[in-house]
Amino acid sequence: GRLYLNKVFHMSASKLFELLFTDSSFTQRFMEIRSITNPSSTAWQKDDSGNDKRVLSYTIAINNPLIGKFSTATENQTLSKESREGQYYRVDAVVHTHDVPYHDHFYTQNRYYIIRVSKRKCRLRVYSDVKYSKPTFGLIKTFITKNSWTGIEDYFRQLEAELLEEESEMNQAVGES
Ligand code: YK8
Repeated sequence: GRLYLNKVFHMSASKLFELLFTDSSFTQRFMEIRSITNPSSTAWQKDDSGNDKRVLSYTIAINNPLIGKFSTATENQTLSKESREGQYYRVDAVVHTHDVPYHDHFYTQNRYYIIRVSKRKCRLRVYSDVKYSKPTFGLIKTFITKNSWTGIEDYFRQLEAELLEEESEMNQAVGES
C-alpha cells in the first residue's frame, strides 16, 4: 500500500483510537465537514478468529459530473487481535462504494496503525491500496486508480488537519501539565 499519513500527535494512543474508531464527537464533526451523511455503525464485536469487527455505512458526496453526486459506502473494519490497549492498534478498513460506475470491480483497503510514542504522544500511519475484485483493463483501470488516489489523498490530508486542530484544542483545555 501507499503511505498517506504519517504523523505524531500530542495525545495518548488510546485517545487517538477513541477519536477515530468510536462514535466520538470528532468523528461526527469530521463527517459533517466531509459531507458524509446517514452514518450508521455496528458495535465492535469479537469474531471467531479473535479480531474485533464493526461495519460502518454512510453516504459520501462525490460531486463529479462524470461519476455522480453521491454514493453509499460500506466500510468493514477489523481491529487486529495483535493490538495492545494504549500501546498499539492496527485497524484494517475495507471500503466499498456502491453507486459509482464499475463499483463491483474495485474497493479500497486502508490500514491504520496507532503506535504509542510516550504517555501523551502517539504516531498515526495510514496505508491505502486500491484493489480489484474483477479483471479491469486499460483506461477503465487507469481512471479508477487515479480517481481513487486523488480522493484518498484529499481525505487523509483533511483528516490530518482536523486531528491537529483537535489536538491543539485538547492541549489548551488541559494546559501545559
Ligand atoms: C473512508 C476511493 C474511490 C472513491 C471514488 C470512486 C470514483 C470511481 C471512479 C471510476 C469516489 C471514507 C472514493 C474517493 C470515495 C471516498 C472513499 C473514502 C474517502 C468509476 C472511474 C470514504 C475512506 C475512504 C476510502 C476510499 C475513498 C474512495 O473512511 O473516487
